[in-house]
Amino acid sequence: MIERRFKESKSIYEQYGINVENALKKLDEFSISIHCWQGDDVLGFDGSSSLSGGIQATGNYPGRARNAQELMNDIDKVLSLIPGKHRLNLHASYAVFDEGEWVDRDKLEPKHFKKWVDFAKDRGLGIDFNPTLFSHDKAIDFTLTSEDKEIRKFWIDHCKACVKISEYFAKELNTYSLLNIWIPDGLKDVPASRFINRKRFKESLDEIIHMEYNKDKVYISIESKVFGIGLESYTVGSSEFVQSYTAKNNILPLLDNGHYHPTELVSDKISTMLLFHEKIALHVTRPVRWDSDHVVLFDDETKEIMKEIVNNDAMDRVLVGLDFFDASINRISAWVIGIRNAQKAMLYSLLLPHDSLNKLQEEKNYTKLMAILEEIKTLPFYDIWNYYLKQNNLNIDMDWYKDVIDYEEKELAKRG
Ligand code: RNT
Ligand code: ZN
Repeated sequence: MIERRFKESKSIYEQYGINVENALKKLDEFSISIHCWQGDDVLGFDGSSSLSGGIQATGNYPGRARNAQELMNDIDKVLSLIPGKHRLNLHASYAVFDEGEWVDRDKLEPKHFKKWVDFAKDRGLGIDFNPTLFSHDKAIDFTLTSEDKEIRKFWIDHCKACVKISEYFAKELNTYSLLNIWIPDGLKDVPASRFINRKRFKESLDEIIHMEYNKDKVYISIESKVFGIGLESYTVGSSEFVQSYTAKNNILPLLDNGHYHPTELVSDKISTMLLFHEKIALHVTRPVRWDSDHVVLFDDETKEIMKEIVNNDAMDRVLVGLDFFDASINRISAWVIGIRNAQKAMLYSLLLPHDSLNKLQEEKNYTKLMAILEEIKTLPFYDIWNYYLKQNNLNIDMDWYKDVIDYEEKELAKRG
């Protein structure tokens, strides 16, 4: 049935000059960096009991992963329900310590992530990494931009330790490791000086990126942000700061589509950034009125982001990670829906006849351009997606959901 429908649908797409087989091949090479923090509401395992830094996971759906083993089990469940080959995105706060052991974040070492490396090796995943500059008693307000030299040094040392850990991931897993730095530093109300902290941010970053590290294997990115909860008036790591700093220092900008003014779109930024950077990184998320990190949907902006990646011929230059944390619904379901939607949006984009659409634009034939784009919206996408699932030995329709609910009843329900 799936095959017959695929064949028929493929010939419909072909009428628009779309090569479906080619699209599926490319989709299979599209790897997404799966954020570990959806599974435990961004708490981590290094002792923090609440989330700080102006970000929030809301809801108290049962089943939160309480330790590394539970989180790994949950990620395994997720991996079993999504097609394709992906990467894992860890935060430093997910270090796994031996019984009775604990070190502060400035003293983290590769060995504290060995369990994750073993996990990733067995499953053929690469690992991306993030220093955790929040949910910590030295991150009450400012971190890398603090006026307190000791605090600044603590976080610089933390970031340097993380670069070393990223190198370890890259070496062990035989693929690059993206190391993304995001700081929550900012102010609730109108600053006196916007300059002092930004200058310190520049100096702290200089210290970090000028350390000795393997630039072919570890890609450092900086993530900008326009505001956070309690940081409404000023963030140190603004978009202009990150754009300028990363361009000048030949590192990657990371664009999170929840981190801009509401009418600004990341889809419109990608082509520009690609003109000035060999590679860029994304956090694909869904802001609802604020940087709320809702589960990614198969919506217009997600499709438009993927469309830009394909239209710019940049599938190997844009490193796509996800960043959402919804604690109000089953967390495995949140992951599966968000990941699949990013993939569906990519498939949708791969199923556009980019060359002929570009040509219509150049010929100023905007009438036909709109006509085709609108026709394509109702082509039998379902059949192509299902065929891809089948190629990956997955069932179609709501089958994945039954599996998630079964896991909820058998596993998640046991968690307090
Ligand atoms: C916060 C940033 C950042 C975090 C994660 C947990 O607004 O988006 O990427 O969400 O590092
Ligand atoms: Zn983010």
